[in-house]
Amino acid sequence: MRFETEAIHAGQEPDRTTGAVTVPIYATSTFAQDAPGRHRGYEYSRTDNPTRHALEVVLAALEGVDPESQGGAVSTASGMAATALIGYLLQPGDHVLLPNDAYGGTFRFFARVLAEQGVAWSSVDMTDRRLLETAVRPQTKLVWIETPTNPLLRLVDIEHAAGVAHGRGAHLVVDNTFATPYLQQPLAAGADVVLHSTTKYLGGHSDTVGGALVTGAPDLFEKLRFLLNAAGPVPGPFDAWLVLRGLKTLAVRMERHGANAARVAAFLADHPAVKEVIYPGLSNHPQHELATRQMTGFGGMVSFRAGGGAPVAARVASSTRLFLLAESLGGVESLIEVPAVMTHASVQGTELQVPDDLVRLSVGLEHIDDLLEDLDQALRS
Ligand code: P1T
Repeated sequence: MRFETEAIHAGQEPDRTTGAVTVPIYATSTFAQDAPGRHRGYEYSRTDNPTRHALEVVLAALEGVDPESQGGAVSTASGMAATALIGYLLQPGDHVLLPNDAYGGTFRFFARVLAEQGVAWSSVDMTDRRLLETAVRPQTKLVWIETPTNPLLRLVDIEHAAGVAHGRGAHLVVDNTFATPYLQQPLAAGADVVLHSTTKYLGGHSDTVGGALVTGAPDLFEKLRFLLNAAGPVPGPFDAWLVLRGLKTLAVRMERHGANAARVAAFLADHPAVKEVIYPGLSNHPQHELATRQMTGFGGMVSFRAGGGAPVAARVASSTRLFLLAESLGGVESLIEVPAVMTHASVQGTELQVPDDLVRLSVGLEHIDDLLEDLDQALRS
């Protein structure tokens, strides 16, 4: 089955007793057993729940996990809960290599939580292959990449990073939140684990917080399933259901997010009040060629610098009417934010700088002319 079909059907057969065509929200904490220890597949909802299970089946299918491989997906209570589960795979003395441009929360977790427990980390500009190759240490257990990165939309060559990680016996984790499996398939390119904040495009409607880890490796999948149950950061059935519903339209939404974002990027590139536009689909993006090769589209995120520093960025972000001033991304509604003082405030003052005049747009599904008019009036304000 193809992507669009799997998104609607994988793990989502009509309900056996009622024929319901959508997976029910199994709002139950526990399941009656036929005899002590003899249950019908489910015991307790932290361990497994049918709504969550359906979500995990479809997530694994969309990330291209071969059903025969015994790999799979685990869904978590948030993207950061997925990151934290990965953290449990590490021991004191291990080293993690991070990109020098990543979601602020990811950096905060490794720098301020795991580092306290003796897991070392360092960061490097992973757009530079040589720097990536030399930054891996004998103790490196994990190479973490985000591509495109949040918020600078830089790309990392997944196949190359997988080669570097595996050459040193490390695992490669790819945060695929910005691209989604519709535009990018990291496991096929050699990644060991794909991470998602399903809060974003996979849910797609800004109405839930969730996360997921997907792997084609049976041993890693078993460990992650064990850790999910042992540590317990599971999504509730309603949240799992919201993501399940969002996934059904992921393909069409990503097409329109990408089409609108391309128009926004072209409009900003021509605008006299804009100094620099960052969008992987623009031919002047430093990794446009890699984007064309590694992704099947360029996504819905656009970043730009208005020039004039932080006050101008703040003014523009406060002046839009349709683009809502808010953190997060990937929903049907367009959002605008200033990473230096919002999503990435926790990493400012460290090596992981984002320019203070950077404005990040999550381009939604409104009519493109309304979006362009809104940006134009805000830039002229
Ligand atoms: O917010 P949560 O669902 O826990 O996901 C964390 C996360 C992980 N990876 C990436 C690439 C992300 O962008 C995020 C969350 N990001 C935002 C909230 C934001 O506005 O950028």
